[in-house]
Amino acid sequence: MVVDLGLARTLARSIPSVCLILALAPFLGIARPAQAAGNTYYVSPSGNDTHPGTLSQPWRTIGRAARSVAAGDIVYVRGGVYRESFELDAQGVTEARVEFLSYADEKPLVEGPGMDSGTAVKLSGSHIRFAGFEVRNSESGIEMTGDHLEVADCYVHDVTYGITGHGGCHDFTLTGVRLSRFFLYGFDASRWGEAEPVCHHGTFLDCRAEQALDTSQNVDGFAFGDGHDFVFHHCLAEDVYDGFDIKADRTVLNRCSASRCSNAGYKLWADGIKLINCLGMDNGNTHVELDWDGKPGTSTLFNCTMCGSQTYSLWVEDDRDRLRLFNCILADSRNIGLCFEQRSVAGYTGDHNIFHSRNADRAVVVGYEDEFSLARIKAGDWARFSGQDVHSLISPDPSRELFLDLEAGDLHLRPECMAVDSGQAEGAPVVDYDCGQRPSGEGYDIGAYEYGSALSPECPGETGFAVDNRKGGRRRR
Ligand SMILES: [Ca+2]
Ligand SMILES: [Ca+2]
Repeated sequence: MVVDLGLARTLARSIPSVCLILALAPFLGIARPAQAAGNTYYVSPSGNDTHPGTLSQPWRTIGRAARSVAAGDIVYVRGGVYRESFELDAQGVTEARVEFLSYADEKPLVEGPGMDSGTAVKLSGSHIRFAGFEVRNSESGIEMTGDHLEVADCYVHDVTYGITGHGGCHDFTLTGVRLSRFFLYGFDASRWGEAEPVCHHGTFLDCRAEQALDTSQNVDGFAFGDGHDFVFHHCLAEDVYDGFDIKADRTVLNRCSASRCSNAGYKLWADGIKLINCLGMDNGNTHVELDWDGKPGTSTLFNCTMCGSQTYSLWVEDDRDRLRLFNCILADSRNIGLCFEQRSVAGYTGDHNIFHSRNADRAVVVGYEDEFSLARIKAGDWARFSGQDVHSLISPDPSRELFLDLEAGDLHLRPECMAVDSGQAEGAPVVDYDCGQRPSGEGYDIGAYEYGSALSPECPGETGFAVDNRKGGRRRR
């Protein structure tokens, strides 16, 4: 078994050990704690709430089941439409969760009260699993205010907010969740007021947020107004304003993709944010923005590939922020590659990167006064100016020199290209975007993909749920 030890170490620093073990349990072959024997109930559109809730005499509403369950109980919900809003406030415990599951391969649909009125599903209890549902047509599709909640294999769409976290919700997991056609945010964990506690310790596996109903509005795929300690594996944001808008400290994004976001793929405001093996493709203003918020923070990018933006590949607005950039490809920006808004690079450390910009004179720009062309970077001027990027490279023509098929959006590396085996080993991740093993060949590659790597047999983020993020964002011209 191959486990992503680098990632596991990162997780170990950011998640309590019990939560870490549970989050990684499916990949480590560790069984979850055995579910204590409870009652099993059934709900069906053809049922009746005066029934006993058995398979042959099911209840009619999920709300009826919600009022009846206790720790260890399982509720199976048959396929069909449920025009109701309900709250799951049951108090499960670690060894006896309360589960609301779709029955067999049937598809229950929760039809909410309308996009501007109320919440369809409230998860306010503890140790609850909610899996296999479609939810639509409400202001908030699913609202989480409890703890140790798991939402899995759900499709939430045509809502104002897809899923929201409030009231200090913590230790939650979203697995295989697809959020689509939302008016404000796909996922949002932001406080409504100063008195509200922040959400923390959440894990996202194989989730995607796509199709803002109006991408010209500030509609984010995944938005965190505050909070801390969140982990994303293999998640995707597409066709929104900001893909991942993160004001939560110690957030890790591994093997994620942001594409066709009209503003920023990854908007980073907080401290201790890491992007590992992440892709940015065809985003509007910039792929990555270290935002101006007056609070110094450190952001780290390792083995990321950022390609095809309108203005910047990577934009550092506040010179009090620290950027660490290693083994990354910044390519195909229409204007500037790496841009420091202020006239200082004191907060920058980086090496083993590959630089490119369509405007070859503006591969790196500092305060719009010191501009480093590809030729000047190659001549060592940028390394002398910054004291960094001594081993970094330039690629005048990434579509021919680096990527298998840039036009088709395939950013895998060409055989024997300059990125192959040119990355640094120290701090590098042990798998790539595809979950291929690193290193392969003579050394670690630069960018999100490792050339010629064998697929790691087991990988965090491969859950087998319905959401398929394997292709990442595709390019559309
Ligand atoms: Ca935003
Ligand atoms: Ca290699």
